[in-house]
Amino acid sequence: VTLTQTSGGQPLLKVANAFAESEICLFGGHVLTYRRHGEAPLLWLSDKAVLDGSKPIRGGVPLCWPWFGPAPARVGSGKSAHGFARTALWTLDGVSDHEDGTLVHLSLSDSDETRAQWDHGFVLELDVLIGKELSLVLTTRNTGTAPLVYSGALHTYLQISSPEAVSVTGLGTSYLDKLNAGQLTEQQGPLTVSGALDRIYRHADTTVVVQDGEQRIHVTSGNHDSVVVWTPWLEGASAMADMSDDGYRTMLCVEAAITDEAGITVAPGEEHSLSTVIR
Ligand code: TA6
Repeated sequence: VTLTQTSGGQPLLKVANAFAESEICLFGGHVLTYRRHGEAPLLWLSDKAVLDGSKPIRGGVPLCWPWFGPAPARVGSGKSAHGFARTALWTLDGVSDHEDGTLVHLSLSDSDETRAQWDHGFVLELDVLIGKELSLVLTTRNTGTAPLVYSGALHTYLQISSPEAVSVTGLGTSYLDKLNAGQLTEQQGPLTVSGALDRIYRHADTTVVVQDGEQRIHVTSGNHDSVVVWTPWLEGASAMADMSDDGYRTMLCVEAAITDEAGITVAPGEEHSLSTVIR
């Protein structure tokens, strides 16, 4: 384990063990890369990702928290999309070696800065296990005196060989189509990728399987209410300064998410964990 810096000067933890190697940036509490020895990278990281702390990082596993997408009415207007956890500087609390891998523990607590966006006392903890699989547990602890309501996502960018090679199973038979005013839409069979997608699957299996040619990626979610699948396709990619025009061809986001308007309520002193395991 070494602590170094990104090209943009942000603290970066590099982990290499018997199973895999991974890089975790303290800006955003952001897992940038993960690769099992002898295998292809599991996560996609944009070659134009901005790593200087001036904006969210494109790729890896951005932490959307304490809301998913545009700020909901309960939070108020003028707040950043996907919350502030992905643009905050996290604290590295510890790194420990275990039989099944290296456990990295990061945290983020409320401050004047976070209270300006969201007036709650909290400790947000991220446990990342770098082993033969990649596991992330994001725990929201309410340290205040009033209930807090949150939503969010582990916005995982998977590395794929090409959209044409991919089919995704386990998503269920309907989704909310964010590219069509959130309309509830039926789906028959596996998802194939031939254009922009921005979908919320409310009845997906716990484990969604991304078949990519010969390779099979499993994404297992925990304590979520939906699985989000997103790709910007060419139009979306060319509109993003931090993604190459052809970047969309090698990524697909499959996200363990809490997207329901009502969010998750955490009582004072209580906690709630959203998790994902990718293998
Ligand atoms: O998870 C899908 C989504 O919410 C899309 O609507 C799309 O905007 C994407 O996330 C990326 O958001 P970002 O703020 O990182 O550009």
